[in-house]
This record gives sequence, C-alpha cells and structure tokens, in this order.
Amino acid sequence: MTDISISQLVTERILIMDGAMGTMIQRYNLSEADYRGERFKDHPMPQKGNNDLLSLSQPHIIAEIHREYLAAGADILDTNTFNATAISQADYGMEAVVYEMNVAAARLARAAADEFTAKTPHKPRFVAGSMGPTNKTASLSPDVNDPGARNVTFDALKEAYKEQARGLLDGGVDLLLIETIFDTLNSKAAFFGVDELFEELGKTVPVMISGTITDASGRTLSGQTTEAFWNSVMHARPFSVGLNCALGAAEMRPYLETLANVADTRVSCYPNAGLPNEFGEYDQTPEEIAEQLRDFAQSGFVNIVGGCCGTTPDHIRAIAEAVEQFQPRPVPAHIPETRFSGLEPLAVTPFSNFINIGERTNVAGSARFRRLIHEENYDEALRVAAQQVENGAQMIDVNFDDGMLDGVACMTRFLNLVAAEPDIARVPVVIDSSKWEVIEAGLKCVQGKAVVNSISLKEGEDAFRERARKIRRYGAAVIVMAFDEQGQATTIEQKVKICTRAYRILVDDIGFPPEDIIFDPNILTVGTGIEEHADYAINFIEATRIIKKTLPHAKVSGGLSNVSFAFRGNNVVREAMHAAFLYHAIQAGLDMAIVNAGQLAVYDDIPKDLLERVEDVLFNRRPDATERLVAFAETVKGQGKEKQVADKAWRSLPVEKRMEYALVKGIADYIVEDTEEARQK
Ligand code: THG
Repeated sequence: MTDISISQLVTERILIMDGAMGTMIQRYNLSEADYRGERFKDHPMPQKGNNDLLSLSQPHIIAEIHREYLAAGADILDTNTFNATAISQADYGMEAVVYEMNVAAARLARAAADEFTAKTPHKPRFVAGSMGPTNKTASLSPDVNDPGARNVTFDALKEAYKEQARGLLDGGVDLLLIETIFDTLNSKAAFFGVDELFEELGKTVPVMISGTITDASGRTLSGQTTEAFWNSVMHARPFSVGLNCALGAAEMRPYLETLANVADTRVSCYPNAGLPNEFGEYDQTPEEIAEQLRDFAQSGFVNIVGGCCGTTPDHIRAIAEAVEQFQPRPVPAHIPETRFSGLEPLAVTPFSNFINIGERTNVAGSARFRRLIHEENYDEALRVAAQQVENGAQMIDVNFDDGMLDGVACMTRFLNLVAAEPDIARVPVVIDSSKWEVIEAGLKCVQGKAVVNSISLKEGEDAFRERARKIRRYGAAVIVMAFDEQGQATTIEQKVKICTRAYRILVDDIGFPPEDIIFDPNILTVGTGIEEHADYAINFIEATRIIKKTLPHAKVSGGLSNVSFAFRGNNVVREAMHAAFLYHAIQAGLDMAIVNAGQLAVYDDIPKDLLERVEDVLFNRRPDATERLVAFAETVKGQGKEKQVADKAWRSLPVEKRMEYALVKGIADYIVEDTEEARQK
C-alpha cells in the first residue's frame, strides 16, 4: 500500500491507465470449458465470451494480464468487470454471482497493484472498478414501431449498478469508473446507485466518468453533444471526465478539446487502437496511438491517458513514454455557471440573454394540450412541444397535473416520446408538477440536465431537504417557489425572506450548488380589482432585484402568463402586459420565465396608450388603473394573435364598478345577480 494519494499524484504528472482486457483474453484462446472452469461446468447456458466470469473461473489469467499492464507502466488498473451487472449477465444466466464476480475481480486487481506498489513505492498503483454501459439503454426504444418503449428502467439500472459498486468496493478498489457511456441516462442511473451506496456505507471513493462518441457528428449514441454530456454528469463532481472507445484518437480530438475547455475536473482519454477494420479488428500500432496521445498531452487536453479496444501492454508502454515529458492539463477553477442540457447544452452566463421556457405543454395551462393528452393523442401533443421550440422556447415546461390523469404515466410516456424527437429533445426539460412522484418519474426519463419545477418550504424543512438531496442525486437544477409553512409570499419582504431561508438550507446545509437554484418569487395576478393584489407585479420585480443582489449565483424565474389572468380572453391586453412586465423584470435581473413562446410581443411595439394603461396597473400608479385598463380592453377585444373568447376581466371588479361597466357597455347578462349583490351590501 502507499501513502501517496491519487489526487496528489494526478497533479504531478499525466497518469497512465491500462489497456484492453478483451484483446488480452483473446490471446489465451479459451474454450467453453475454460470459461466455465470447475465451478460452472454444469451451468445450463453457454459461457464462452463471458470474460467477466473469468475472475471466478480462471483468476490466474486475469491476474497475469493485470501484471503485464503494470509492468508496461500503468498507474491505474481497470477491473475485469465491464459487463458484471445483473443486467448484462442475464445473457449468460449469471445474475446470481454478480456481486461475487465484482469482489473477486477487485481483489485480483488490488493484489496485483499492491504487489507492484510494494516493489516501487514511489510509483504507487491504483485500482478503478470498471462499470460498463450494460447491454440496455434507458433513452432509446428497442421497438421501431414505438419510440416511447424502453427495455430497461432507470430503477433497474440503478439497482444493478449499485450491486456492482458494492462488490467493487468490498473487493477494495480505489476508484469507480463509469465507462463507455453510450447513453447518459444509464450513467446517471449508475451515479445515482453509487451515491446511494456511498451514503449507506458512510464512505466515498473518487468516481471517474468516461463517455463515448459513436460517430463523426460528435454525439453519443443517445444523441448528446460533448458539452451537453458534461452538463448532464457534472453533478457527480467526478474525479475525472473523459472519452474512451468507439473512435480512434484522431477522430476524438475535437470532442476531447471541447471537454478540456468546459470541464472543471481532470480529463481522461483512452481510445481504441484506431477505428476497427473490416474484420472488426484494431490495427493501430503502439507508435501510432502514442503519437496521437502525445499530441493531446502537448495540447494540454489530458490528465489521464490509456487504451481501450485493441490496445496491449506494448501500446500502454509506448503511450507512457510519449506523454512522460508533458505537464498534466491544469484543472480550471470551478465557475458557478448555471448549466442545463437536452441533446444540446444551455448555459446561463452573465452575457447570455433572457431564457424563454415554453408553457404550452401543460395540461393545466392549455386547454388544447389537456384535450390531446386526455385523448392520448401523443403525436399532436408532441407537435405542441415542437412548436414551442420552433417559436424560440429554449426549454419546455411539462405538466400533467390534472385530477383525471395518471400523472406518473403521462409524464413518463411523454418524456420518453420527446427523447425520440431530436427537434424537441435538443432543449432541456422543466419538469413541472405539484406531486413529487410525478417529478421523480420525469427525472428518471431525461438524459439531459433538467430543471425540477418545483419545491418549496410549504411542507416544512425536512421534506424540502430530502427532495433537494434527491434532485442533486438525479443531477437536476431546481425551481424553489417563495412559499413556506405559512403560505405563499406576496410582499417583497416575505419573498426575500423565504428565498433567503431556502438558499441557506440548500447551500450551507446540503451543499446544493447555488448556480443550480432558480428562485420563483411568485408572479401573481394583477388587475383583479382587489386592492391587495395591486402591488403584486412590483413586489415580484423588487424581490427579484434583491434576490439577485444578495443570493450569489442563484437565478430567478417566474410563470409570466399568471400576471394577466384577469384579462383572460383578451390577448391584446395580455400580450402587452407580458411584454411590459418582462421588460421591467429582466432589468431587475429576471433570468428566465415560463412563457407562451409563440406569443411574446416586443415592448417597443406596444401602442403607447395601451402601454401607459398596462404600466399603470403593473406599477399600481393610480387608483383607477385597473378600471381604465378594463375599459381599454373592451375596445381591443377579439384581436391579438390567437382566437379570442369573450373578455370577462371586468367581472372580477367590485360590484359597483361592474354595474357601472354593464350600464356603459349595455351588457344585460349579469343585471339580476349584480343588483342582488349590491342590494345585500
Ligand atoms: N411558476 C412556476 N411554474 C409554473 C407557474 C409559475 N407553472 C405553471 C404556470 N405557473 C406557468 N404556465 C402557464 C401556462 C399557461 C398559462 C399560464 C401559465 C395560461 N394559459 C391560458 C389561460 O389559462 O388563460 C390557457 C389558454 C388555453 O387554453 O390555450 O395563461 O408561476 N415555477
């Protein structure tokens, strides 16, 4: 054993990983009987090719391969457990021995590493527990006729990875390596399981994460760009992030460069020995691969290098020599930048513009969407999402809160279908529900970095903390509503107080990254005729200003269309209210809002007479502001971008005003009830 930690060593030089296990095993030309060994000789299923079983049936072979890589200069051994999960081992009927397989493999690597460390204590060797992608993918459909179908769930993956990690840790690994990630959702499930295990065991080890880009478009198999992938896994705070497998080193270069630019952790790279030839073999020589990795080292892209498919101890020896003279890439300091992702990344920086979140994929916010979901017309429902994105939504808010719907089922179905539509899935998802189980169902379907909408202190601190911790484990950002045990904050003081309290709990107590917190200080309806509502717009805007100043790195969002509910049916007035409200709220620091993406008006285009009346209401500038806007609204009724229904805004005025209004406008529909109400007064 050694006193030098890997965290120390990795600052001193570029570390060397080992090469392929499979290539080396092939050299032994093992038969079916060899794979089975004594113990599994009567197993009912064929075992030839089950390399992970060899840790149990032919341990000396695995140990020998480890020693060859150590002799070649590897600092880090990858355990022989790439397929040692219950999910992958189901192909061989070996689910029952998965834990054992992992313990045995970890012990073999541990013993070999310790043997070499003892010989050269100044060059300690480490063991990384290999956790491969499994043979199932959580984001892709196995059925061409049903893009929403899945053959594995997040929970099944999580449990399988957790079992594997438990075996690896019990066998004594120094690190865990979640590798060859085709589908980011699988890797998120892996980290979720690992993190749960860490909590149970009361200990952690560093986690390495390595994705794989499968074609020249620079995307993972599940369609993410390199930066989107990083945004999706950054919550794991990995020891390193990198790329391995699929492409050869040369083809990987631009994506590795991207990762080196965006990742505030160490970067690893262990490519195949070139692209496979027509027989599926890798024929890049040690000199060729070493030359390419030397270029990466010289360019300052890498901290850890090694080899994947087709590489041998000779390749590793050449790689170690080639990078020896170069300094490791300096790891950039953590910048608390808000980052989301779908298939593509989305970052909120001091220079980025305001972010539009599409509101239409909400059964409570759109009669049409609600009808489509009730009719199970998911094709058209997806069109609603696509239209939001076409119209400029940079995220989509998705909500199935409706007493007549199974929210968990709808959320799951819809998000699985969205995953198959690149034009929608490119944007991050805002998972909107007042039910925690619906939010959690949504989190299990998205490979990107999503936003949970929302949590609050409504049900007390314990529930709040528990949910926040889970959200972090799923790798999402969170909208926190200004709501506490006493109810919804309406004044500036209440809004700021609740958000500050939430911030302190999240940041100080549970280590939630402040940049992943989005406060929603409640956009409430104005122009209702009720006096207590008159300052609602100002209060939101002023609270936003204070929150942005006093709660570092947190962002602010709101549900814009709420502000104009009193003018339902009158889109001219509503659009003007939205544009004016946004104009002022953005100046106060609003970062994003849930909006009708196709229907945003431009502040400067609002007719001046309308704008004046709208701003009178928003800023509570005169006692008759609402009345004047209501009167104006009547003159522009039935216009606007969408088909109108009758404007009922005036019906929320006090009864005296309603009777006055009805008289002036000659509306007879409410005479009886209004007169009766007035008489009782
Ligand atoms: N904060 C957060 N999340 C939210 C809200 C918020 N989610 C829901 C809501 N509020 C934001 N979304 C909408 C969506 C639609 C409308 C308002 C807010 C809306 N819909 C039309 C209406 O009701 O008049 C429906 C018209 C139609 O059927 O097409 O106005 O505040 N964090």
